Amino acid sequence: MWTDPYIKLMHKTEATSTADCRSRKYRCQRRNSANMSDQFAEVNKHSSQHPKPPGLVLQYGTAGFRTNAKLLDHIMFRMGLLAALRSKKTQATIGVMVTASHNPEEDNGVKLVDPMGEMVTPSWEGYATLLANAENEDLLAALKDVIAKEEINMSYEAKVFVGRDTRSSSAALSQAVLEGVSSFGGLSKDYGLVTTPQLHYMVCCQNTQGKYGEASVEGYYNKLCQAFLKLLKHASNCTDDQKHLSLDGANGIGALKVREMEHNVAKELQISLHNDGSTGKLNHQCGADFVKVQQKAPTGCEIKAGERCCSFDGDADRIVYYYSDSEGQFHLLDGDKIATLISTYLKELLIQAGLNLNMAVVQTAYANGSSTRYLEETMKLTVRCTKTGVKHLHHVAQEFDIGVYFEANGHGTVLFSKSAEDKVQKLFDNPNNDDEMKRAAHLLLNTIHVVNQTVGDALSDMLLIEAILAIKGMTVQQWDAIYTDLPNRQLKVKVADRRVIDTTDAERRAVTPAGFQDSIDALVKKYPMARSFVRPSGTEDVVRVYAEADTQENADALAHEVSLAVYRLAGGVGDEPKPLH
Ligand code: G16
Repeated sequence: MWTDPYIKLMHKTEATSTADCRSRKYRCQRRNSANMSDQFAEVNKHSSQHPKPPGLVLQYGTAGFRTNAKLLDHIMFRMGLLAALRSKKTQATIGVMVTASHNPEEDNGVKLVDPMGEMVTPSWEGYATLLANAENEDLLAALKDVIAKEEINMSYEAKVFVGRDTRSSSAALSQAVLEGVSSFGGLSKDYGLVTTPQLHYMVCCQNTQGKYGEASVEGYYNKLCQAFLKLLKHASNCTDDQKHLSLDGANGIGALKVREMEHNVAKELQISLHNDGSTGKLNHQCGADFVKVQQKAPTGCEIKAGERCCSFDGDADRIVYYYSDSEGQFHLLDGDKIATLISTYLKELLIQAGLNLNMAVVQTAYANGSSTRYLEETMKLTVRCTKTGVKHLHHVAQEFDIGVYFEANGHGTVLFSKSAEDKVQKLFDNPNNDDEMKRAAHLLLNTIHVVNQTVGDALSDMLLIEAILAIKGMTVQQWDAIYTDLPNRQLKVKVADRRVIDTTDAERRAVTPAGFQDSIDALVKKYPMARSFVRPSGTEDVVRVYAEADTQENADALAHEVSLAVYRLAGGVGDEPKPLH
């Protein structure tokens, strides 16, 4: 339900103005300024209840603001204000998600969602940082600046969707967002506990007048699950083992939402849910980030040899798969393996359907060298590399008829252009197709429907992956064998100020500190098939180090040596990084 204490006040102001004004232009100007002074009075009144700690400086990072939850009340209020302004500017519904995703429970954060369900546009990230860091007495001036620069019509009634994850701090912080929205006379709809991708989906549905689906959690489950069940009609002879999936919910919102959704698909997919939040701590020794970085199974799950397992992250926008073989060896199927599975499946369908659509896979510097080689050399697919952050991958993927984008950490989705969707629909509607084309068209159409195209979505990705494996009659071991990952290692180094490291070439080379890249190059040269890069994280106060090489020992040694270089040349704090072995 829309909630807005100020809606009556706004309507009253408009009616009085209308009666008094002679020309239409004058009427609008007067209405705008009357509105503006009312709205600024409200902002002023409420902002004093959400004071900024003096001197605190925060930056809108890879996916919004992230820090200890205790420091975020003013940020949330101000992001409510900014979302209202963005809504007035775009004359559309905007989303605000309160979450710190993969970060520890004590952190929190906020992600802004633009009208089509994508991450907020970069110029507005700048405004977010500006507002976040304005001292209390400068807030109104900073807001007026944004309004003037963007020529915002303040009489438009802002509409904002708000969602939150399961962190104990999230309820109060989302209240602060709602207060920000209503201070600007905006309407807000509080979806309460939802995954980040669910909120993105609902914003898109709302702004496309239901063309993308119904803007409700039930609508989301119906669309995705119906498409999944239709895809599964093409899977013959699925054994009970193939229908079973072990899922680590990271003790977060994803677990709650799997519980809500699973009955819709129970005939075809039986999920054993672990780390459902009933006892364990959010993201602690579990979840997609832990599994990917540590390259081991999460705690809280008893994994049988050969069993297909997956992990979500804290707000369910990432997923990774894994299994353990009969010798107890752990095998990870990360975002690169997911992108390979999906793009191979789509390429086969396009050939069967006789559709000539250009498809690309979008990756980041973290993509395993073997995956890029396989996609380019064996699959003959276009591969593009962008900076970390799904917002970057999403925009590159939009350049193609079909853009499969995944970060190695399991964050990604598939985008279909309008013309690609139309061609698939036309093919599906054509009564003259032969059986193979009919099958391919039906599969492509329902693949489009099972995918959440607004942002990476663990639930939607899981349904798509499960469907592909079932349709192809493929085991997780066969999927894993498509190519062999180069051994790799990711480490974090704490430095006094991570901004001393600046990068270029999609974050593959460091520009500062001076001479730093030469040191990395010299270290990389010591090992066969090696590659390494460093970049400041945009979600944690650390510098990330990635290394890959011909053996795990070499990848570990290289990652350690590069970490030492970061520590020594970029102002490391605390103890020097220790060797891994
Ligand atoms: C966010 C972003 C991802 C990014 C990750 C790590 O994920 O949405 O695109 O890969 O942060 O970013 P960084 O290395 O800059 O810390 P999430 O799942 O935490 O929202």
